[in-house]
Amino acid sequence: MEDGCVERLVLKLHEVSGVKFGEYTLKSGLLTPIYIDLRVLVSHPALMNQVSSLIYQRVQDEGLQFDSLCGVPYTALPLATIICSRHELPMLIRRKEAKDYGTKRMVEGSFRQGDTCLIIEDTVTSGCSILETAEVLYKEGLKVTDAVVLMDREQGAAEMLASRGIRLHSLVSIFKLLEVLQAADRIDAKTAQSVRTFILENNMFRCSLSFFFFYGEDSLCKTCVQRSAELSYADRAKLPNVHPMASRLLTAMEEKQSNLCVSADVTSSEELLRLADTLGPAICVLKTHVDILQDYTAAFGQKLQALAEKHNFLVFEDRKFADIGNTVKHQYEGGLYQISSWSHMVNAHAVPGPGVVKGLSAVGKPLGRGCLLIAQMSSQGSLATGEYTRAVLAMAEEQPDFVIGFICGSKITERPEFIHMTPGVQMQAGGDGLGQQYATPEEVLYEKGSDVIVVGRGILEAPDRLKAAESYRKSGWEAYTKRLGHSGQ
Ligand code: 5BU
Repeated sequence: MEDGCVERLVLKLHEVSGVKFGEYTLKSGLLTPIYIDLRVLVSHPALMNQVSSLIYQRVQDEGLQFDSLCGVPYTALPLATIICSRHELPMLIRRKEAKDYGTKRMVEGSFRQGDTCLIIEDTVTSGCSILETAEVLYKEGLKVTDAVVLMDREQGAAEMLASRGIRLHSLVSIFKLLEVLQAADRIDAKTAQSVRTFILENNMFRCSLSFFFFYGEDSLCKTCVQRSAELSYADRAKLPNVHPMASRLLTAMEEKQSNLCVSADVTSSEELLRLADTLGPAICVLKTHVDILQDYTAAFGQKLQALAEKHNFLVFEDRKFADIGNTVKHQYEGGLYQISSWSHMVNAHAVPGPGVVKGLSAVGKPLGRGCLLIAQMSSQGSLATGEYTRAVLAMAEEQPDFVIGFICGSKITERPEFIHMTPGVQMQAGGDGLGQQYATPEEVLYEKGSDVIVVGRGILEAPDRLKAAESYRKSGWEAYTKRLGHSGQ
């Protein structure tokens, strides 16, 4: 787009009060020196046409390839409509709420699985609204590679979206806007500078929850606000939509400064209980494979529960349920092990479909238990990748009253109420010759954004297990605090 165009557009947006300067107090009581609200566009048809033409021009200049176009509701919806109507392009409409009757579709319009949809937005701050729309489109089997936005506040949206595989193309940056308005004497140098400082100091890609709430009220939707902030374990424990079992875990993690789950893969009950008592103070979760015990008795569960109380950790039976709902119900509640009576958490494969969670939930929910879905595996050649992982996430989102998180290699959702647990961790990356693959605590917690490291042989085979557990706890906690530091907390 040539400069003259940008200038005319910026001046016009300012004239119609789409951009305002001053001290705007948001509901939270915080102040912003600039207010951008392009909802007014609908009252100015010539401007609507101008903006739509410029967006389309950009789409063509970039040579973007797509099958359909979707405007982020609501402001960008009429913009997308004008573009699609004028150039006879197929459009999709993303619903904000699913209809409670009929098809329950979240996306209206015709499309095929694997089609690429281009997102159009009027203004971005953090990029959450674009991401939220993209997530709805992903769930329907669509791809999103690019988004075009009229105004970018330059507060981290491009970085955030790039980290999720979406390229952001903006027509006007906030710095250009300030330059044009200052050159035209619409604002003075002091105002322009104060906005510049504000923008530079508040990059939302690395900011705290308070800032998201600050902006949430005028430029982000509420779910997005909760999704994208990098919160501490303690903050996440207090979220209104967090499952009580997840809250209990997050609270214990914060109190004990531990994101270490020990995988107690030993074959004697006595040894396992001894391990639980010795390592108890260093861990937030103790993971079991009850079916490898040679001497299981009904007393085992009670003893383990008592140790969990004593040391404030949770018990996680790594049973990997993977059958139809009716069968897993029996496997979870009955049989020799009566897992539901002593294990705070269990995990399940999503292969059977949502029935596996429903079956487990029928037993676990009344007991207040939680379930982790296996979204990815640490083993080489695992088939749980890509579309499968995405489908697991969608399954979890449908049953949040029982699913508390995931077994995964890295963070798979920005929703802070879900817990990410990662097995395949040792101090040195590598493998075990049988397909297991190891990453370090730093890689898993800092680079991959997971919440809990699961360590088995890294601790069990060490000459001093307590010392080894303590060093995993320490490096896990350091990686987590480093991550929080980088997100501005
Ligand atoms: P290790 O000794 O740290 O390799 O033990 C890892 C544990 O985690 C072991 O009990 C596995 O059964 C478990 N595990 C895993 O390694 N990878 C996975 O993807 C899942 C579980 Br799910």
